[in-house]
Amino acid sequence: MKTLGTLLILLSLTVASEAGVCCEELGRKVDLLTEKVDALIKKVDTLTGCPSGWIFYDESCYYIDDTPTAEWSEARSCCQGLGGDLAIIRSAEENQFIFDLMKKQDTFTALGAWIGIQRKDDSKLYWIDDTPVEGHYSAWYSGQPDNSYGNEGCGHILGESSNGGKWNDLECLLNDEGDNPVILCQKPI
Ligand SMILES: [Ca+2]
Repeated sequence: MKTLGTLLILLSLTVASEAGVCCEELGRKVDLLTEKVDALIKKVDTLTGCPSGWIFYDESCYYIDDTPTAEWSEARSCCQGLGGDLAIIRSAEENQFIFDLMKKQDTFTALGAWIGIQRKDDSKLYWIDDTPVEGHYSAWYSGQPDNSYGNEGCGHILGESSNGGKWNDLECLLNDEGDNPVILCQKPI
């Protein structure tokens, strides 16, 4: 009996020891899962951080008011009235995201959408956060910006055409009401 008791004790110790190892591994797995769940919750919070109608992409919310708008400054005022501003495009990925978003709108014309580029008194183009366009990511259409007739002070991203997604400088006040750029707004999350 004594031997059996000893064996039982040894067996219990072995099981307990194995259970300990098992629980340690389980604990590590639970910790890992907890980390992943926390990251997912954070991601969901970020995703739902955009107001209704705005689309999340890389720490910003984007909104297109697909109303053809003749004047760049009117488009900008519209965005500012919504708590944002015209979009500043910093990468090919962001440009593609925006172009894909434009394609989903009811109004998708050749002139595309106004973006946050404006020519200043030094005749150079700047983003609306005052960073020069030159020296940063750009997606100008071939031969652009050309400041045609010295009268093209505002930027837009081309829409429904073979050059879609490329940028052009354009007059800040257009005459053709039918095909004017729509409004592309952005705001940080
Ligand atoms: Ca031009």
